Amino acid sequence: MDTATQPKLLLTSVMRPIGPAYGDAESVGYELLHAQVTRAQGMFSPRAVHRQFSLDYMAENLENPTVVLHYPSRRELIKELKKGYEYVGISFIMVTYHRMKELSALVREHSPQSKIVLGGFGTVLPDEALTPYGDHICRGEGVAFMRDLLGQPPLAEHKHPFIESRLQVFSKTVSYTGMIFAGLGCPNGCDFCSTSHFFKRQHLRLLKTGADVYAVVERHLAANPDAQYTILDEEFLLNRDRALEFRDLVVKGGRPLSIFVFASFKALSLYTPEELLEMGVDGVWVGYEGERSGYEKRANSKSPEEIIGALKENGITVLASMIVGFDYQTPEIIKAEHKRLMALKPDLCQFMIYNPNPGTPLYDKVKAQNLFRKEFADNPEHYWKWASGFRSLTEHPHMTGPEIERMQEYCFEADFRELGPTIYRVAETMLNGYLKHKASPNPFLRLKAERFARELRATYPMYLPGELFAPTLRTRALVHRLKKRVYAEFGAPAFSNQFLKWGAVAAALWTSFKLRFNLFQNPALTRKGWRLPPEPFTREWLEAQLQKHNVPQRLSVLVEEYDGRRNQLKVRLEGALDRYHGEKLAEELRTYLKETKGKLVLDFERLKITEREAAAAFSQRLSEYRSRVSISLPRNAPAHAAQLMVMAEMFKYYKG
Ligand code: B12
Ligand code: SF4
Repeated sequence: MDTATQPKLLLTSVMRPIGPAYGDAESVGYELLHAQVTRAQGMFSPRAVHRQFSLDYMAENLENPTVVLHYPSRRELIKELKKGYEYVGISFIMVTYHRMKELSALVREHSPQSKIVLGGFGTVLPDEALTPYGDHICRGEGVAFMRDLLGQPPLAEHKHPFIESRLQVFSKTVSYTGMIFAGLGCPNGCDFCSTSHFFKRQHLRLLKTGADVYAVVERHLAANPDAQYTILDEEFLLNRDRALEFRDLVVKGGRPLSIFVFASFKALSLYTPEELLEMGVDGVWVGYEGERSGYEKRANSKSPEEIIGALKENGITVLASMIVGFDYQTPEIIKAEHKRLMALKPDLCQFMIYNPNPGTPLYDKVKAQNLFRKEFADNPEHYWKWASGFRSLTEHPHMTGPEIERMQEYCFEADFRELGPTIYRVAETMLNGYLKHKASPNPFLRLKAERFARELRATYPMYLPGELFAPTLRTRALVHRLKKRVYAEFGAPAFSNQFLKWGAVAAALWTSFKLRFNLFQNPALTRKGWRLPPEPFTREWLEAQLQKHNVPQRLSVLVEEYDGRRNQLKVRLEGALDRYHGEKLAEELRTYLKETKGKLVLDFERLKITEREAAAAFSQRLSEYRSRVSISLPRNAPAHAAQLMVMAEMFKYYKG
């Protein structure tokens, strides 16, 4: 397909800066951990900026030239818009609806010819709220929608993008996480859950088989053997056949993995911890919600105590999320539930207020019973903006709004005070896993224990900041005891570690300083193009270069097309090529090959005559890259064009 004639699409997230410091609701931002889960942990909070994954996912699965922007500034967005796009797709969620409006206005102003496509979870909002800002609205899976809109045939199978995110502790990168998009939606249908109801309680399998999931892992392993993984699929483990097929491939591959998954107690009940570890799963996010929440995902399963206890004993880190504000809860009940949750020592905890999103049964109930607090009932936009799970939006039988919000704060803070920083909790769980499996009769689990050991050895420098700055005397002592256990198992630190540990203290203080003064908290723009000529090697660019060199009429150089799928540029030469222009052109193409990984097809079929030196210039200048160059010569070169024969001779070592 000639991508040059296809419409150009710009896909973008909302603009930066975003977050509470810029007038958004709590937890709106770029991070899952620091903005939400480990929000109370200050300098100890691990940091990872997450992109708007949907954009890369869609771009990978389209056929037209597409550019993706993650978190552009206003100026960066305007600059991009001026490049000319037929379509601009905006991904947003409900709490960034007001941000989408700003962005849409800029598109209308700076690129009035562009059609705007709105997508993402923000489209749970009613038509009246969306149609003024978009020409098309996608309420669901975006690849099929965009392909249909752009006149591309449906895909039987999706391609998977290669996306890594980077995790930092004390401002230092400690690991890279490969993102695996295995499925959308969830069949469990908890009453508050947007994810489940957005996809109508269906589970859309993006990676159909265990082998498909493993193929993505293999791509990451090839690029980064130490990568960790997150599987984005709300109930990856519920489909036991796919999960076990994946497990078998991991074991066969012989490399123990480190994977984080989302799972319910119901799904976790289907596996032994050993099966999970073989699969590579050493981290799970489980919805603890509330003891009397009555959700089906908690029914017919082993008890949370049994499951969480067994996971942690085997080295599997647990992130438990609890809900604050169920009708049955009072401050005393929340405290009691929180206490029992703390007793299970989850490695991470998230506490969110029970809030309704349009499209969920909870929303329908709140609407039908007129339960929105007055300020939100009167002004829906106000409600959309503040529905990030940190404001109480509905009337509660026992608690006022501020009371619920205080209880949420209590839960986050008490978690940090009682159990200490997450990074040490995770290290302790890994140590448990190592001790349990280091002498396992199962050789693959012994390999997994070795992986835990490698990761634990890398934790040596991080203990001193915890011993000095953890929130309470008790948690500092916990860090100290953990350090002793780790040293006892793996040996005392080498002398060089002294520098590293004080370095970690300095880094911890620097992290704290940056947080206090809100410095460097916004990510830079990430821009990526699909099926575009690698910049600056656009058709316009090459044409301008040729004009600059004053290429005579008798030679026309046509950049025929750039094939994004093959990453291949095709250049056709017609007429007569003299030495001067041959050298210039060869130099430009050499730069193209040097600065990109692209392939080059040189079509000399219509070249009537060429100077010997011109041919030599091509041959010499491009020889370094000859594995990426292919040429086609005139089939029946006329006898007078002996030079072309020379060219053929010179290029005989090239592909083509
Ligand atoms: C990863 C993630 C994040 C990441 C990255 C942001 C992102 N959305 O990519 C981070 C950590 C930053 C994040 C933060 C927040 N998130 Co979040 N996040 C998720 C999560 C877990 C996965 C999303 C994902 O990447 N899926 C994989 C991709 C491929 O699928 P997808 O996003 O659904 O995209 C598909 C379709 O939706 C559609 N589509 C999406 N965008 C577009 C755009 C166009 C133009 C088109 C045509 C189609 C389209 O096509 C895509 C391909 O099929 C979802 C829950 C879930 N499992 O879906 C919550 C979720 C999206 N987050 C949510 C919320 C509320 C937040 C926060 C406010 C924090 C919080 N309090 O929970 C912040 C706000 C941050 C922000 N800047 O907007 C809610 C949104 C609810 C709603 N109705 O608005 C969700 C659904 C969780 C939930 N159940 O409540 N989040
Ligand atoms: S199990 Fe999780 S993802 Fe599934 S419906 Fe319930 S809250 Fe949503």
